[in-house]
Amino acid sequence: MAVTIRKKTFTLSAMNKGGRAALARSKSIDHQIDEDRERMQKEVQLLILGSAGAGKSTFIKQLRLHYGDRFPEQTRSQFTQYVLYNVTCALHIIMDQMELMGIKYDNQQNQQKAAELREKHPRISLDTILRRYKEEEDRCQKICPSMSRADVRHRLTLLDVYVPHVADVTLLQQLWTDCGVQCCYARRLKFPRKTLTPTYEYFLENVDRILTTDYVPAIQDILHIRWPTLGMQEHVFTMDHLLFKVIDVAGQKSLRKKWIHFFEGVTAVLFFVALSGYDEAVEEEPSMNMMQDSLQAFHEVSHNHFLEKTDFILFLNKKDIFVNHIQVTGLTKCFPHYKGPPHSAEDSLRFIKDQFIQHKPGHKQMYTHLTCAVDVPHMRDVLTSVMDKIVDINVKRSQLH
Ligand SMILES: Nc1nc2c(ncn2[C@@H]2O[C@H](COP(=O)(O)OP(=O)(O)O)[C@@H](O)[C@H]2O)c(=O)[nH]1
Ligand SMILES: [Mg+2]
Repeated sequence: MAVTIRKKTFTLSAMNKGGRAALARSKSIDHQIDEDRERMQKEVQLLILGSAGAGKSTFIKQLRLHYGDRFPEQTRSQFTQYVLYNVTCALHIIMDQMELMGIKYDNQQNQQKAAELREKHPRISLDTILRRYKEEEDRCQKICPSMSRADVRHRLTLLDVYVPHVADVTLLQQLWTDCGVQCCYARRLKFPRKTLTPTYEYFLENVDRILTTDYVPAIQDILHIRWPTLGMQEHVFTMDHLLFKVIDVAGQKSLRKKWIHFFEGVTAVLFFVALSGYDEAVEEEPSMNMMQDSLQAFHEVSHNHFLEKTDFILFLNKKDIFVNHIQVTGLTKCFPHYKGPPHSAEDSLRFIKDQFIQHKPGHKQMYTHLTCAVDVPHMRDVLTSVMDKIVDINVKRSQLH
């Protein structure tokens, strides 16, 4: 030990000024590397990708429920407007079907109320929301056309500003309690398939509890809200002294080109697929099958060179809806070359999983989970296993640096 110190002292004193500066620089770089490694060990960055409606934001709500603030009651009222927006959308569907089925309002005044709801709170299509988002984006671009990647990230966070304008509870209540509306809802199995999505059905099933003046959203209501993420949202959680930064992005086809802004420094990508999409069309592009579209998006990101060394966790989500759909429509609707038993959920799921495995680069590590993101106890188990895996990935990554 003494020898080493003497040697060092000798070396330093013998060094010229330039040499000492170089040594100091090298020490500072070493120090920086140590600091970066330490930060990497303590900080995990997760990027959640997948098509619109696959369950990305719902998964983040589950993270918040299990590792975050757990949605304390005093904060839940901020979700009320989204719940009422979903109820309004569901009522629009019933009102449309009443017209198609020739069902009249029991109370004549409610015909008027329905027109009032339509006028004041028209159904907002995804196209309209995307158009408004684009207008906002163009406006920002004009203000500052030359933005760095960090600025773009920041701006995308701020862009998720558009919130629904909500119909009043009394108007919704009057319409919902009309016998004509009730009669139409009772015949919902006769609606064209997929008109009333499981999300809207959930809200209508719970509407008597929701349409009250002292309503506070329950956890299940929060998990069932359908509201598209437009900008990027970053959520932060801590678990076992680790800081988790989780990035939620928009999944719409036209907004996916922005995903690349978030690829830098990612510990793992969590890729979400809606299993129910095997017999559904993409909202923005009705000629495209949703699962085929997911496979394509998955192929592109898993082959992206920025993510070459990034592990993927694949979530085959909405298994509850899938298990119901597969009894009616076989998997060949999406994969004509599938030769297994047409209505077997187990065989179909295995086949779908294989398709994703075949689409990833051979060397890439991928872990798969079959999930139902609105099921709290089930997601508790899934999250425990996912978090363990992420911690492993993080240790492995920080050892490589
Ligand atoms: N039944 C069911 N609904 C789900 C599941 N996962 C998400 N949802 C619902 O699907 C809709 C879209 O989910 P969201 O997380 O917003 O999708 P994102 O666009 O990927 O962020 C919401 O209404 C969710 O409540 C699931 O596993 N089962
Ligand atoms: Mg979302």
